[in-house]
Amino acid sequence: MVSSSLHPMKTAFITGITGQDGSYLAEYLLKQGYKVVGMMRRSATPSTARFAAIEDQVEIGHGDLLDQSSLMRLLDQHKPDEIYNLAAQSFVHSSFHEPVHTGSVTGLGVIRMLEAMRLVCPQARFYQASSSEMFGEVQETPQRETTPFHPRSPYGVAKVYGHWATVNYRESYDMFACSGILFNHESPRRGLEFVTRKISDHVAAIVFGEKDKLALGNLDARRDWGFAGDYIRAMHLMLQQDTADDYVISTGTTQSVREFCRIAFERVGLNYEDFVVVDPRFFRPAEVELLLGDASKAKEKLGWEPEVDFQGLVEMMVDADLQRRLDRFQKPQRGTLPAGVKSS
Ligand code: NAP
Ligand code: G4F
Repeated sequence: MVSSSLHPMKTAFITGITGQDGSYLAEYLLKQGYKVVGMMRRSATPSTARFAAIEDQVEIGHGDLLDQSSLMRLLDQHKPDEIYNLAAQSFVHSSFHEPVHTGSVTGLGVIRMLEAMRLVCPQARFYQASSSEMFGEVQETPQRETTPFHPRSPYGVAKVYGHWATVNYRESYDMFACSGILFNHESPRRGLEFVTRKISDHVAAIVFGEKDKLALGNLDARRDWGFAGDYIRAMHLMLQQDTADDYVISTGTTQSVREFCRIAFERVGLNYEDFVVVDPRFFRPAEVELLLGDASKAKEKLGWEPEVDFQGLVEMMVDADLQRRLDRFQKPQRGTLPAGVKSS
């Protein structure tokens, strides 16, 4: 493992290393000279695909947010300087079908992690992956750190619990515990069930003749979408400050699902209206119609700025899904490939 002078071999412990954010954060911290320990739960088919490129540089510890003893054992073994709690049942739609499981992992899991840290390594610094879903039925626009919460799903409710647990441990035990209230952030590594990746993957599947239609739910929902690679820098910055605090991380722009479709299909010279159909199966019992964040505090205090804009994000995701197919020697059947997407 290579150490750099930036951070003389600090140890970072990441839960959720197999997920989108965990993989980007692990790469970033390795570049900063950290020793990275990632927590994975036991699985019959371990999902290391997202961090395959750095797998040999990351130490894996097996544990589960549902199992208090595994968290205490891993913290005791690795004595981390920084803990990034990114693990969660993170899909809002599923949280309506698995509300109790979501509460146990995404809500109670946070206090299990905080309690493990309090008992084993209370001097460590803690980052909690809070979410703009906590604003739900928004009480003001744009949403900032002081905006009251009104969650609209079991996932949102669980995240509110995790957020307040983090604040509570900071206030009760003087622990360095930060909550990052992150708005939606996406990338080519986003899970296929989330709407952005579902769209980019379907655009590529349509170009390569695998699919003819894209069935979606609420096309008018609006989100403040940014790039995951930008947002993980903010997580790290929060833990480098003199005092622990909570920060909204967002782009300050909002677009609809429809607009995402329009740009994604335009990227390959197609019209989304010829392919997108509305399917009630993808509607939710309660919807979050609009999210728009105000990240002024993070910009001022952390010096954080996003680098990828909405159009750049959509094009990056579509290009990556096209490229994946070209790399498997598939042949396009319709539309036009963007200039940068080529057979290798
Ligand atoms: P993701 O891709 O869904 O990754 C979730 C991670 O949690 C996976 O590594 C998963 O492991 C792990 N996990 C699930 N249940 C677990 C358990 N019981 N014990 C241990 N690990 C478990 O999520 P993401 O997009 O990277 O998001 C990271 C965090 O930020 C999540 O907490 C999410 O709720 C929050 N967040 C995300 C966004 C966003 O837009 N991406 C915005 C705000 C907040 P497996 O691979 O084993 O399933
Ligand atoms: O991509 P989504 O599933 O993300 P959602 O619900 O906003 O949650 C994501 O962002 C949160 C931050 O605000 C995170 F905390 C959370 O972990 C997750 O990463 O849905 C976005 C919007 C919703 O309004 C949904 O109703 O897209 C709408 N939508 C329309 N059709 C669809 C679909 N969503 C999905 N997943 N699939 C559809 O077919």
